[in-house]
Amino acid sequence: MSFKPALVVVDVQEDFCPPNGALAVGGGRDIVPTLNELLSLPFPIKIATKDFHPQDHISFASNHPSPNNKPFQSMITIKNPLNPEETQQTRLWPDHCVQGTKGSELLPELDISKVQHIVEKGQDKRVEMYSAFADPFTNPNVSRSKLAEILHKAGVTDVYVAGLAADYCVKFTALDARKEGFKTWVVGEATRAVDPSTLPDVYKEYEKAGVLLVGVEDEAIKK
Ligand code: VGL
Ligand code: ZN
Repeated sequence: MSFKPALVVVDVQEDFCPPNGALAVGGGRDIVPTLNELLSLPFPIKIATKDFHPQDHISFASNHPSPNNKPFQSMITIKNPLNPEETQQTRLWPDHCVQGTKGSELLPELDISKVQHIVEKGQDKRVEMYSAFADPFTNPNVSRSKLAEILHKAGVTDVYVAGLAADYCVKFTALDARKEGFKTWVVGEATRAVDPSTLPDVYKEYEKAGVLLVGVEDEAIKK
């Protein structure tokens, strides 16, 4: 049986981290030593992703009329751009990871000298895209990254996911990796959540989907 693991470090960007991030996740910066330890392991493929939005992105509260435009609080209904009859509820956020801004940059202390690919995501203003693979809404996807192609072309069997945020982009990236047919692992201690209270539900979703949780010290990762 072949085993070719890839490490995918999701959205470890200034805007998701204290002290100055627009959408700072509690403890977001504290996972960097663990991420750097993972990056030092002999994964044949290492990838970092970046949330990378235009200023007019649909997920920014500032792009919607009041009163339903409160960052973190408002859920709004958006239409599928390819089929306006189909709608979806989505959460609004502060402006974050705008292309060309400081907030969109990867943390300088993250050892990206070890990654072969930086994959950008979330560039289409019409759809939310938590997963680093594609928006979940449109078919064919109006917003799709290069991630699936990179992993399939390289003959990857297993995908290890870490980074930010545990309950959004890490979660949807891991669930999509599983759907793409990869054996999928989430490195729990190398993530932090926007809403840590939802993590038990996230872990239940992983269990249902066959996504595995793994620790940095586990054998599964040291191979
Ligand atoms: C993310 C909220 C909005 C994430 C991205 O990277 O988890 N969360 N955009
Ligand atoms: Zn975003």
